[in-house]
Amino acid sequence: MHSISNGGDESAAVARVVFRSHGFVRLQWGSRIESGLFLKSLNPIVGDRVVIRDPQTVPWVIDRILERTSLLKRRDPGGGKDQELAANVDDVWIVTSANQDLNPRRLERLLALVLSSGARARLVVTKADLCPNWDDITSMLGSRFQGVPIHLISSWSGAGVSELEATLQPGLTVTMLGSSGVGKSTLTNRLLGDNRQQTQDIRGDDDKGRHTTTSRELFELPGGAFLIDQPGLREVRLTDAEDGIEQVFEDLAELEMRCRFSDCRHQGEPGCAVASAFEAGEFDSDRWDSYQKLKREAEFARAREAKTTRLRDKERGRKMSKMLKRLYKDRERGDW
Ligand SMILES: Nc1nc2c(ncn2[C@@H]2O[C@H](COP(=O)(O)OP(=O)(O)OP(=O)(O)O)[C@@H](O)[C@H]2O)c(=O)[nH]1
Ligand SMILES: [Mg+2]
Ligand SMILES: [Zn+2]
Repeated sequence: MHSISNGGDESAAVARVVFRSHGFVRLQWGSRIESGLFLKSLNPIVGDRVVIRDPQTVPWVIDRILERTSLLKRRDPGGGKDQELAANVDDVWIVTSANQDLNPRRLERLLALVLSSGARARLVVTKADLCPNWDDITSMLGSRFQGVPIHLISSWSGAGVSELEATLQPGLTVTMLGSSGVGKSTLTNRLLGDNRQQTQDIRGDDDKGRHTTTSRELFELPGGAFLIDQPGLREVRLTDAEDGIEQVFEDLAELEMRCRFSDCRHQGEPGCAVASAFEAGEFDSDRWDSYQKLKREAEFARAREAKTTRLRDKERGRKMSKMLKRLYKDRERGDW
């Protein structure tokens, strides 16, 4: 892999983060994969390109992280923070299965996440072998997700896999996002030509996956592309995704702008372009509802963020004035 000049230090090299756990990472540099160490403040994530100090000394030590070309993240379901899913991803495969889990609103949510990250998106519908109404699914998705490439595949029979593989090229980085049990790891293994990832039957009673994959990991595929397998996403809450939402619903955003009043709420106001489109029957109201819901959620998240920042500033101010008070008191007492 390429060396870069790093203040005259010829031994410095750019490696890729293939795995991250709390205190350490696994890094790939050329054909070598080694453990790596980093300062906590750096926070490298899977997919990052990092400068390592000296490839001759193991464990490798990360000096700095190169600027990311894209960053996938969601709001952490456990807390208010963001959870990073991968960096420097070119294409994201939004994976859903044909037998369950095919929920267009959920896919729109994922698509907004992807498009706001700087990556491109493809829809990958798995388990085509279980699916008798193949054409219905593709035409439904095709009309709802115009402009997004759709692949119907089976990792078991191999149907559709070579078309998907044809979108890969050396150096391209792909990751997969979707619910547990949709077959992300099975597809990873198929593309690797090797059973590296553990897979597990979904539960018979409710068709749900078992969260078999528990960490993100980057693999180099035989053709030279990189694939990051991800744990299944149970909940996808968006963060900083206004951009993505506007892209997913570009036509509806434009429609709204044609209303007579710029603050039209589309509830019977005169000159409402949304109402006219609805009456003309050229309107998917489920998709409209999905758009409104995601927009409200994004506004709410932004308001909450602003509030947290205000609270944090207030708290900081309080601590500072306490500190100053103590300082003055000490000075009065002649302690310094
Ligand atoms: N019929 C059929 N089953 C499949 C196909 N691909 C995967 N499966 C099965 O679906 C189940 C779940 O597959 P996994 O690959 O473990 O799913 P996953 O998306 O990685 O799940 P998590 O790691 O929990 O997020 C396994 O029993 C697979 O064998 C397919 O193309 N057809
Ligand atoms: Mg898996
Ligand atoms: Zn209106």
